Parts: sequence; structure tokens; C-alpha cells
Amino acid sequence: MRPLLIATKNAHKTAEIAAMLGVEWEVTDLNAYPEIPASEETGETFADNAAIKALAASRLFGGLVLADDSGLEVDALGGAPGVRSARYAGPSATDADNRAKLLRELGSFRGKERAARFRCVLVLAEDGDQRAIFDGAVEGVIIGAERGEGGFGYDALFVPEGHDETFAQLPASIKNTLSHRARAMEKARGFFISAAASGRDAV
Ligand code: ITT
Repeated sequence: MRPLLIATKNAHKTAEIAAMLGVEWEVTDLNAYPEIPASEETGETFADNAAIKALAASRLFGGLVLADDSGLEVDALGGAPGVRSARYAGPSATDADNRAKLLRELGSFRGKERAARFRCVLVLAEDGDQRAIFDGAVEGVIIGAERGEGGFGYDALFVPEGHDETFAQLPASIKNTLSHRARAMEKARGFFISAAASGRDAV
């Protein structure tokens, strides 16, 4: 198995990515490496922030590093919360705080005005160099009250296009085929196949 460090403290992201990768990869995240500090997300785009996180961790970890920067864009809010999705209700906001703020901000909007999408950018890095970048998005709508217990973040408020249930109601196996993260990981498939093969050759 080849080691892959996910440059995140968000164990939900790690679990989703590990479920999408094959058995070739031994996935860990920053929770297992307290000596690698989480980076400050100072970028203005998902790509900037994913690169900041991947490059910083790859300077301290001897192997392939993957960073995921992701978030929710809501049309009625001009694309907010966007890159600030994790900090929408403040610097130490919980997921529940962020969902409550989103519902308040969307209080007067109805129907198509509540259109939204999740975006994900994945950056792969090794030894302080960026190796690849992939992105994915999923369109949907923000409903008026939370539904479901699964997932994380804004999942209980987001119904993906073509479905009636939120990401928090749908089984993880379904979310993991149609989410923004799944779509970016699908684009990264070829990269992972060759990286796993080159790891085997090197042994
Ligand atoms: P790291 O920076 O350590 O990876 P984070 O959770 O802070 O963890 P981001 O900065 O990328 O990650 O912020 C993404 C936020 O967007 C996340 O906290 C959620 O609120 C939301 N988000 C991203 N993907 C999501 C998903 O699949 N389901 C629900 N919410 C999601």
C-alpha cells in the first residue's frame, strides 16, 4: 500500500476520500500528525487554498499529499459562503452555526432563488511541489429546514439535482458517487492509478 496524507483535520473529508480510493492507498490525515500544523487559508479561491494546504504539508511529510478545499456557493447570496464556508458564522463557528446562519440569510428567498452548488478543488503535492489539480461541482438547492443525520457541514440543507433527499439523508455510498468531491476524485483517477503503479515499480 502507498501512503497518502490528506492535508485536513476534517475526518469526514478523509473518510469520504478513503472510501473513493482503492485498497492500494493507506490514507491518513493531519489528526495523525500533530507536528504538521494546519495552514492558514489566506487564498481568495478554492484552488489557492488547496495549494496552500497541500504544499505546506508536503514539505513536512515524505510522500504524496492531497488537499481538498471545498465549499458551498448560493446564487441568491452572490456565491457566498464560497471559500469562507467553514467560517461563515465566525472564526470558531460549528457546522450547526453555519447552517443556522445560511437558513437566516435565505429566509426571504423561494424556489429557484435557492439554487446552489458545492465545489471542490483537489491539489496533489510531493516534496513541496504541486503535482496535479482537479475540480468538481454538484448543483442543487438549499431547502428551508434541516433533514437527515449523515454527512457533515451543509449536507442536511443541500438536495442535489435529480434527487429528493439531502446529502445527509442519502446513503454515503450515493453521496460518494455524485458529490463535488466524488467528481474531482473521478478526474484524479488516472493520476492515482499511475502514482500507485510507480510506487509498485519503486519497491
Ligand atoms: P480543512 O481545511 O482542514 O480541510 P475544513 O472543513 O475547514 O477542513 P474547508 O476549509 O475546505 O475545510 O471548508 C469546507 C467547508 O465547506 C466545510 O467545513 C463544510 O462546511 C463545507 N463543505 C465542503 N464539502 C462539504 C460536503 O461534502 N458536505 C457538506 N459541507 C461541505
